[in-house]
Amino acid sequence: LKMPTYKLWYFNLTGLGEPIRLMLSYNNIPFEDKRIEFADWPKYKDQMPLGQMPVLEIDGKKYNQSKAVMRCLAKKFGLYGSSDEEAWEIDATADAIDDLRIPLSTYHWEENPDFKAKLKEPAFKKKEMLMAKFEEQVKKNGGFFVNKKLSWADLLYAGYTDYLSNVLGHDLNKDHPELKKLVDKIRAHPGVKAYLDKRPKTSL
Ligand SMILES: N[C@@H](CCC(=O)N[C@@H](CS)C(=O)NCC(=O)O)C(=O)O
Repeated sequence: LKMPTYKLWYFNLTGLGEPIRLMLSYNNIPFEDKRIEFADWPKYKDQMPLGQMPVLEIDGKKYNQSKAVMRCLAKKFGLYGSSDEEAWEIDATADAIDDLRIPLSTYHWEENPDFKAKLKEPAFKKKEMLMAKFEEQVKKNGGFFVNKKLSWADLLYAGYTDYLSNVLGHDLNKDHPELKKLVDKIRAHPGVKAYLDKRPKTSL
């Protein structure tokens, strides 16, 4: 039986690609970590299903939309809960994690100073609220987001932690010990650690 070949296309940053890189690494799946420089992006854009990345290529077929890719891999690797109820809880958590990321990311990238000023307060208010909820949720669930075991929501959060910490200029989880412990646990996994040790240093 031949192992499928995996190739992940993304920019040379953590962002939306990192959860997929962690997912593959956690499951000890070798993959080509294809990082496109912004200057070269126009050459590749047309080759991507919606003109965007990340795109995971499995045996030459391109799969886009980062969370759809996470779900697809989570099903293969048993990280999507063991009932419809659990899968819903994992999905709801992943959506809440995006509710944290999107306003902070939009604020970070906004170039118009007036718009940027308006985006700041709601993004940080949302962050305070959600971080407190997440901390409680992980505490209640024995060190994971859902049902005392690892799911793709934990890997999503760990992946976004790198990006959001860079956006914030400090560790996202510095005041949230349960979340910090969860991310540290994922980073210490041998497959993940091997990936992190060889990952290029990037500013985002
Ligand atoms: N919903 C998509 C969003 C993908 C996305 O926004 N990709 C950005 C980078 S994070 C991109 O490819 N930008 C370049 C472009 O649109 O030309 C996902 O989750 O995969």
